Amino acid sequence: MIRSRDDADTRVRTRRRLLQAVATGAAALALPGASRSALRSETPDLVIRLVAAPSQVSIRPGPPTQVLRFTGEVLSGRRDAVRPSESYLGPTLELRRGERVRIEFVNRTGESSIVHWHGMIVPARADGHPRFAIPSGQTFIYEFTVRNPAGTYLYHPHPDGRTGRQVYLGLAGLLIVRDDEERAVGLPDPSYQLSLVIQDRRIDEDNALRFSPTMMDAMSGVLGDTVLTNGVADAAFSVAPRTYRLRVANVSNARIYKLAWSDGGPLRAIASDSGLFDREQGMQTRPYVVLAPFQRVELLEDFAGRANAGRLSLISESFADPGGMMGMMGGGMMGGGMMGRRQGERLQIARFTIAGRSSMSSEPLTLPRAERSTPRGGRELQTRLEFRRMLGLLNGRTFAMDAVAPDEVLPLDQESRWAFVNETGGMAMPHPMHIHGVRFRILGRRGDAPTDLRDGLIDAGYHDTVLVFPGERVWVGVAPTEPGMFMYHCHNLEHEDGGMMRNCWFGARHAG
Ligand SMILES: [Cu+2]
Repeated sequence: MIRSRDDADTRVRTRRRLLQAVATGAAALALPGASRSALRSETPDLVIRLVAAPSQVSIRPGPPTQVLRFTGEVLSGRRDAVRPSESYLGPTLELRRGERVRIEFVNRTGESSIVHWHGMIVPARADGHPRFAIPSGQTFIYEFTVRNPAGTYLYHPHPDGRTGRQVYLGLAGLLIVRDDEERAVGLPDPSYQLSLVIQDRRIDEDNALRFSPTMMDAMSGVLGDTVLTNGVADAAFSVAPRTYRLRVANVSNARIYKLAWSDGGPLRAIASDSGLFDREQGMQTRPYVVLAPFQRVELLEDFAGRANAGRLSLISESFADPGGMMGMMGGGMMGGGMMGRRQGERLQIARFTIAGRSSMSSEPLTLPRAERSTPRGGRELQTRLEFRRMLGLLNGRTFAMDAVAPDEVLPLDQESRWAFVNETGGMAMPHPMHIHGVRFRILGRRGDAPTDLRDGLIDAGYHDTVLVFPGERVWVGVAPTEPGMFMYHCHNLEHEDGGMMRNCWFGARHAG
């Protein structure tokens, strides 16, 4: 296993040198340090430079915190495509459906990295697979046309074995797609839209973020004791008494949130990971919403109804740790000192102060028509999820840079049924399973979603990440449109870095 991995790395390095030689000779690519390019179109609508580098920010009062941070600028095209962030988070990239985009990723982190556009359907060479990771000092050029519908997506690093660390230290950002269809829905206009990026961290007394997972962290994933929303502790927002569109993204390494309003009111969801629900599905109202790492939900919240109280909080309610054994260790062995580091702890996410005059709430909502479904007739796949000690396994196999097994190949333009089975072997843990390069439907679940979480699951709409509880089997419908090598993995970042990640291949698989 180790041997073949070394061989694979050598092959990638050789290919990289070859491509570097080609790139050096190409006049069109006059970029210092440019290494590799994804498919290059001649005239992109938008050219963005995204730089990842060490930086210092203020997370809470006291000394500044050392982070890794994305910064961005528009080199040509719409100036409003990059909205700087005030925290360590990367700028929010705001793209339009149909736009041809070039993104120059400049790695100045001091270590190998590559960026993945989470949830986006892009060509394989623009997907940020770890085989494209570049050393610090180099630039990787992505080119793609925005195919996704309007929605809330993400970007983050994806180097093999170091994703958890790089995200933890600050490398992540929102990627928002807008389109004409959402404009017809009757949603609150952009000044009444808020994004909430939720993360948890351990912040030392000197305000330092240190990523040093213990053995237990490596199993359960790294959990923090402090919630940072949009990069700050104890986040507070001032809102008007009217309807808002809230985009909520869980960008935590391993923490699952049970989102609820402090006044017990329901949450009204209009979108999941990958775009608005359709007219038949309608708005999804839940007493609480379960959000696993890197899942998103969009809510339509009427603060007018809460104006009397004047304040409201978004919280994460307590729940029993679905990784039963981890819960026992966290609660039993570690005792009270570990409060806030146990999956299922009650946490404060954001405070809202409602002020100002009540104004007209938004017009009635007209959700889009259902998308044309892809014909079925693809393959039937099944993947067993296991995590044993420090090693993640998918059908008994761990990650290898170039490997694709026969049960990891899906045809293009037909819907395959793919079952994720969290029923056997290993330790009982929930696994948020993510597939690159596609939007999938959740076709069904069988088994044991915990009773204190199952009413908060939203299976309507399109997704790119689905939470599979211990004892559960979840079927998704996947219809890839981009050919080539992509990946699927657990999005608990410590599980991913622990090898719970594999390549998948869309389209005809060539030998070798
Ligand atoms: Cu996992």
